[in-house]
Amino acid sequence: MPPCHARAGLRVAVACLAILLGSSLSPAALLYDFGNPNADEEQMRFLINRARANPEAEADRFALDNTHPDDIPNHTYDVGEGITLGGVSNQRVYWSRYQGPRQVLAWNRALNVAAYNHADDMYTFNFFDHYTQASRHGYAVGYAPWDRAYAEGYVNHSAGESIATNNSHGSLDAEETHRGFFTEPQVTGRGHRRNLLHSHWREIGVSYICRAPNLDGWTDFWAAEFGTDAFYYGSGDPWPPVDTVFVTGVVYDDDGDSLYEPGEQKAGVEVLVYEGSTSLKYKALTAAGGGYSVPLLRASGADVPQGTALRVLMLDRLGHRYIDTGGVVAAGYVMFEDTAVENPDQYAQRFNLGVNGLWDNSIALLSGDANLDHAVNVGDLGILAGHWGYTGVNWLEGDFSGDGLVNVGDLGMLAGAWGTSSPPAPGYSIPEPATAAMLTMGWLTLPFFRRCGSTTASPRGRGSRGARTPSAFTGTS
Ligand SMILES: [Ca+2]
Ligand SMILES: [Ca+2]
Ligand SMILES: [Ca+2]
Ligand SMILES: [Ca+2]
Repeated sequence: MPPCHARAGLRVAVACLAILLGSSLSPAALLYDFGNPNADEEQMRFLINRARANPEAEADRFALDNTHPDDIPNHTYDVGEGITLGGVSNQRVYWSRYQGPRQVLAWNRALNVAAYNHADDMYTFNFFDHYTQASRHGYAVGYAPWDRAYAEGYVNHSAGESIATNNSHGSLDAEETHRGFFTEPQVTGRGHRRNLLHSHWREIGVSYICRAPNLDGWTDFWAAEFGTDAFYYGSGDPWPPVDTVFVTGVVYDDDGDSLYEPGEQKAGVEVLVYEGSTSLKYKALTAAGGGYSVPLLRASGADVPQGTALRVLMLDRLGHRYIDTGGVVAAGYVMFEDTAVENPDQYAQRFNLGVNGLWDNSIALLSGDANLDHAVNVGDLGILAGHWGYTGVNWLEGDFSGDGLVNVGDLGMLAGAWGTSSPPAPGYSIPEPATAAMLTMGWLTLPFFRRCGSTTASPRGRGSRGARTPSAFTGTS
């Protein structure tokens, strides 16, 4: 582009600014803190969410074989391998509660902190237990997973935990650990499988630490914390439920196997979520492992309702690429699966919306193209002018430099690109709201679990040295 176009563009820009200053705008999105999970931890969440998307397919992937006579026809309920429920006359009723999709789990800061602190305490003080035995993070002896989550600010109505350790430095990767949790032939009742599949979980925190051998030689520790605070337990419940759900996922440059793996993550990508042309209250930057969570809250703080179509933009300013995608907020039912009641209560709620960003779908990001129509022109100038002088704003408001401020630097970038264009985006469009996906139909009395909820899945002791000894725990039984 000849330099004279840039100068002409700049003059036009200045002229338009005088006209357009003072245009209305929506408040800037706030940065949402969900923690900073690394690539190993992101892989663990990815695999858990893969299992949750289709539990029976995960069972088949791991070649589980349900040998119970109620598995009729054979291999219909392989997800039920090794698990039966006393008091249920027909085990198929119970197993079917673990079939069908369950909502994707969103990153949560408090659960991530609780997971790290517990892994760190187990390593530092040389124990392997769901209950705190010693802590340098302020946890009292005897603290359970829900106590630690609560201490970090997660006012849970239900929480659970899975932990694993070994003594072979760096060899307990996410894939192996997930496989162990899901299959675990050595653990009666398959508590870890049930733990990661519970339909009522909504959020997760994961920590993986890998260090020099501790006093007894243990090196790698995994802690996965599951939680929800979406339930209301009648008039006696002193803690009101929090109904916030999230759009969540991972941005990654896949090698072609459709699986997220360490090394594929895209960190530091801005994730902006829009309802029509209006930004939600929060935005996110993808974490070290490429993951993100953004609460589905309008700028007013109101919940984004079921059926809402959302646009999700993932911007890499430095790499000049972006992904334009989205999804529709769905709702359905969750339950507490592990009950002998034939017809347990179901609990209606909106679900987290899973939106991954596949880098193969990214397209060129033109400097100055505020409205992302692949041309830099007067439309973008009007947007920039309308936000002139504002702070805490983003690309779509005219902050092209990434400093959160719309000023002469952004105007210069726009002017410098004046008149340029790029090929249109691939044919993504916001999907129409569809029939909400339903979770497995089930029937159960809603149990109530809080910080002091009872447990029946007792913590398991450390296994023999050298063996991988994942252990399950859940407060939901
Ligand atoms: Ca079978
Ligand atoms: Ca891959
Ligand atoms: Ca444009
Ligand atoms: Ca700027």
